[in-house]
Amino acid sequence: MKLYDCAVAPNPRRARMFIAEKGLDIPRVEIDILGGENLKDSFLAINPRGLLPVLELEDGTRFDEAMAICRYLEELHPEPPLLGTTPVERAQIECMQRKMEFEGMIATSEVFRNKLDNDSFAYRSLPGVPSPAIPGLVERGTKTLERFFHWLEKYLEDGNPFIMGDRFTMVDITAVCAVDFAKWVDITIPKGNRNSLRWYDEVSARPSASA
Ligand SMILES: N[C@@H](CCC(=O)N[C@@H](CS)C(=O)NCC(=O)O)C(=O)O
Repeated sequence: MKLYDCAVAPNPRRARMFIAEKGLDIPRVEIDILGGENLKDSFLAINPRGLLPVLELEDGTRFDEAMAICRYLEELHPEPPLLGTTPVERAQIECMQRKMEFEGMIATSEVFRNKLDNDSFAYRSLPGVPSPAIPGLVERGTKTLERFFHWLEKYLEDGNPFIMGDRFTMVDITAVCAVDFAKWVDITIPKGNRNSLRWYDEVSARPSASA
């Protein structure tokens, strides 16, 4: 098994954090997204959509979505559980994971890809497809991120250490990766959101956060 990875990119980081929390050691192949290596034929042969992460099994089977990679690994290595242990928990985690992904990760990606001063991603509005910036997406993404931070604070206001309660889950992984990604576009947890700031410090201190 090997993970096609990119050390600086937020979606590969989700997979890497998950792998670290499971205590697994999966060889990595580093692909330089900022330098455009993911759009060259050699990587398009691995993933024609040019996106990372990709997990490749010994028989050549590949998974090119972070969540699919995590689900597969959770099936193989259920401990510690990061995606829930009962049908109810699994559904609750799925609900919240999607919110963190759509309102945090994807919103930030819209801002990052479409900022006109983003030289490293000029003409890369859409992943893997040469396309000019769409400035309206910066506005939409920024507003969605306001909503993401508002709800993150609400989910944590009961004082629990993690978003789903007292257990660290995939929801925390996606959320912390989104918060760190948003820093790339100079958007941070609002200063008054004390619960989110406390949660952020706690999650960021885990060894997996620097995997
Ligand atoms: N839905 C995919 C998204 C993957 C994705 O957008 N990856 C970004 C890195 S964070 C990428 O490979 N971008 C390459 C590009 O835009 O050229 C997942 O969750 O794994």
